[in-house]
Amino acid sequence: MSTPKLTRENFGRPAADIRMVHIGLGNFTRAHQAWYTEHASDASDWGIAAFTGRRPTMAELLGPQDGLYTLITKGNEGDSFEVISSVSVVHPASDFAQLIDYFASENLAVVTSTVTEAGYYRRDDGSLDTDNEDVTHDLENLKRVVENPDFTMEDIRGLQVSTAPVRILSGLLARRLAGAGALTILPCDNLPDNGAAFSRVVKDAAEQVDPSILDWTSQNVAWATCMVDRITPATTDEERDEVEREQGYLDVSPVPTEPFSEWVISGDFPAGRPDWESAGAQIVDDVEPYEQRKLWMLNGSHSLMAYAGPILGFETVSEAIADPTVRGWVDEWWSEAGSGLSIEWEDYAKALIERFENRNIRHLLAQIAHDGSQKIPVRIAPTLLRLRNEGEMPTGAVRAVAAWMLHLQGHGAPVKDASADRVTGLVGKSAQEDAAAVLGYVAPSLADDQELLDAIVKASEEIISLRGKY
Ligand code: CS2
Repeated sequence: MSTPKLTRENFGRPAADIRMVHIGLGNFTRAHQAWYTEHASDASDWGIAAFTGRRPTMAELLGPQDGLYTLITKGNEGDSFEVISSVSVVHPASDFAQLIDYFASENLAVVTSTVTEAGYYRRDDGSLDTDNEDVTHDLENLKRVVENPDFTMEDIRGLQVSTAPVRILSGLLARRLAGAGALTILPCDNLPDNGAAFSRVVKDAAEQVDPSILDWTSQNVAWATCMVDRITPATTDEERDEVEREQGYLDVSPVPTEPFSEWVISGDFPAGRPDWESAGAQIVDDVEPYEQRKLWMLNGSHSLMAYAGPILGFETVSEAIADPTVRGWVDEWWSEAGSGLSIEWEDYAKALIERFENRNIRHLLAQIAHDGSQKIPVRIAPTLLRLRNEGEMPTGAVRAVAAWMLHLQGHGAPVKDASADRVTGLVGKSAQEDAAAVLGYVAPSLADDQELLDAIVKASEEIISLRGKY
């Protein structure tokens, strides 16, 4: 008998009716928001329609599996498997008419998104980057439709819009047209105050296209904010084989993840939401302290390791953190970042060490190194600025900036960045000039701080002196 395929005929729960849309389906969402929805007490009332990012791969993989996939939770002690049923359907991003139809439906209550830091198309000041070609193209197309006072749903459905801010705006225009009522937008990217960050770029897009929607959005759109956390690497062939061996069915796209998971949310949900608390999510008034702790401590040390680790010869987080030198760098960074937090961080740091040491998770440093242009300013700069302005020399933060500079200069993992041209253009001159340009990008107000520049150059020399240590 041949191995059965993972479909709803034989596995999982029946697909629930769509009440949520997710934009940017990747492994992280499948291990996080979809997992919380799966474990909510009212899971059978909340189906997710997920849209892929630009590449349609996830729709091609999960379509034949009716949206089902296996979550492999990889603890130090071994793996456990669970079929997740909360994603009712997966659409490629190009299925724009379908996205519009969901927005126009009263059933839609919550829109979540993971579009990466770069997917907000923000300028350094947080505004929508209207010089970006893709943004301009989308804005022009949508404007052309909306300029006709009698535009119809069909006109919006006929568009192809690729950037997340304009996709959301198009959805909201359709929702107003349909009179489908209020909803919540809940971005789930690693950005401080992600709700405000996303609403800003969508509002900027609205200003360009049809400012009259802003009145409607202020009445009908609740922007929620959240801190998301679960370390979720890319899927390997080995994991596909493992599911077949251990579970006895074929899953073309299982998701490996760690046992730990955290979701802290604040915001209003006028059209309702799944009972995520019953799955362990926390609903709070103010996400900021949790967000800062996670972004600075977890993500900040990830970035430090991602740029410095490969230069020393490490490939994964668990290899890097096992090295006493790297561990010392991470500890130093944590005490600097922790000193700026208003909530407990020492126990959090201890728990992080255990998470990083999990050898069963192969989290590639090269993957974390992507898009440093978007990550370093939010993960490292706040601590660098705060301590430097207090007259300290924060060597942990300095080392992270130095490691990123080395990465841009061609050391360690290859540069893969949405702003690659801009940031690789910062380096390539003398050590001092490179440091000044990189610091000018990360923390412009410190760009003339000579003592700091000397410290960055010195830290980069120290890291390079350990090149290929392993
Ligand atoms: C990582 C994050 O790739 C990265 O930048 O720092 O994806 C990290 O693994 C998650 O935020 C953990 O919740």
